[in-house]
Amino acid sequence: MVDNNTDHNNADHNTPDTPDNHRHLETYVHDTLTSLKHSSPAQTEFYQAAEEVLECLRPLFKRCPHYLEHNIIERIVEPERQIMFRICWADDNGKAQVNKGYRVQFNSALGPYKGGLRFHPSVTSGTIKFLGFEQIFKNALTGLPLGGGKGGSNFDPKGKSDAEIMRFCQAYMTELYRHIGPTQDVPAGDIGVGAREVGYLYGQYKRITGRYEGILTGKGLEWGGSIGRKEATGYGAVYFAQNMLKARRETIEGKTCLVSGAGNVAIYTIEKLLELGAKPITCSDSGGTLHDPEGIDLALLKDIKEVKRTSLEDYLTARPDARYITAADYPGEEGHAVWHIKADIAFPCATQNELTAVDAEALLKNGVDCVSEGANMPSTADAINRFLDAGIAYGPGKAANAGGVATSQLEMAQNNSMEQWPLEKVDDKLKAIMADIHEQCAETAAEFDEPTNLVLGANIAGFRRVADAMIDHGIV
Ligand code: NDP
Ligand code: 2IT
Repeated sequence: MVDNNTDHNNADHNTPDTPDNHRHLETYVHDTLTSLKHSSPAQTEFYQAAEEVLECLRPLFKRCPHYLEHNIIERIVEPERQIMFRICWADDNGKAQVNKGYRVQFNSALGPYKGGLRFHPSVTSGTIKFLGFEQIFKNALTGLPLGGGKGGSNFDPKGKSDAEIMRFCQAYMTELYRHIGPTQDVPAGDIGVGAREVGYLYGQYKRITGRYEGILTGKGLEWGGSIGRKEATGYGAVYFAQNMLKARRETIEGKTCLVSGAGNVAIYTIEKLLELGAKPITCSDSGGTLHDPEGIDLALLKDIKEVKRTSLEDYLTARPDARYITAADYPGEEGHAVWHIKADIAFPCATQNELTAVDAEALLKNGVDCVSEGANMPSTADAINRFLDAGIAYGPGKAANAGGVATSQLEMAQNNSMEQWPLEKVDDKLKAIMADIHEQCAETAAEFDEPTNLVLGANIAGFRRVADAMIDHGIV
């Protein structure tokens, strides 16, 4: 339930809807973005994330101008702390390699900083800032005591030996350990950081500090991990889609689904879809899109991506009737092949801006009327506008993929009480959290007279919770 009765939303604060106030709000959002671009140059992904949130908050500010009086916007777009460091490690030839390391501790109003680590060559400080900014509102939507943070490196895990991955992770933690703690900052996985990397990071933290404590989530099940965390983001994205469909009195059974990505989130999205009787027919990696009209063979996919760690193209050896569509098969075409295949539901689960306006139009034309984002900011602003204009069920990443971080908090709770919960308990909680996030988004969207706009609902509901806590804490 959304609580509209707090002091913070007191109707006394309401501003009359005069042309002057309207103009003030227009320039306010515009000026804030301009000043952000000036003070934090060359962070385009961060501006994109900030612009979406600020645009959605306009109607809230109109009703509750006290958020502006408290300068919450200027405070929330500025990370509380940003740590940038050098990571030196030795490759298998004994040669010194250098990478950049980051941890952005964005906002701690609701709890310890929480958010994953991304190891990918495309990572810059702007990438980590956009991810950390999104994480603030996502974590708020879970209703759990979680602040927002993110970290990572421009390290490329591809083609590295296990020993190189280990040495890199050890070097990364040798700086990070001094900034994290079970009630301070608790990182987890993201692109390029899975169970193997979390293991090496944890081992180095323990070696340096001598402490066995919950400073990371996504840990192995024998050493503090939560059952169900590995599956949680993908399962949660499917539960979110189920909630959107339920609002239209539909079920997911029998629906044909497009999934992008072939990593942690994509694999467990596909697993849950198969379990529920839906038919996932695609997945993708950085080399291309796999299309198996008979439905993805999950065991084969897991063997290729979780065990052998090779290209999706290897799928064709066992399933010659499937297709692997690469850029070469798609000459001169705009957009991404995965979104140009006929289906009912789409689950973008790879990376940011992987779904453009051209892709959105293809999806709509082919009959897709439900999109649930497993990835962070996978749709461009133009693509989102196409979905909203078409009035389809569109679940933005900060709502639809919150199941991962929510289950990370369940892992923290288990670590603090030295318990390990069974799968049913974790999964029941995950389902309840996803249903609650959907309800918050839908009710908030309705409260602001845009009942189908879950982007507006997610941003306002998440922001309100953080901003109210910030006001309670005073100017700090
Ligand atoms: P993984 O590293 O496990 O998998 C990422 C997948 O996406 C891989 O198949 C990868 O292909 C593909 N990919 C990554 N970058 C690109 C790119 N630039 N172009 C094309 N394909 C790309 O990561 P996750 O599954 O954990 O994360 C996927 C998304 O979900 C990210 O947006 C992440 O932020 C988000 N997310 C993750 C959560 C989690 O718990 N792990 C929680 C919430 C959101 P290849 O292997 O060829 O590089
Ligand atoms: O984007 C995300 O929410 C994650 N990568 C998971 C974060 C977490 O702390 O589990």
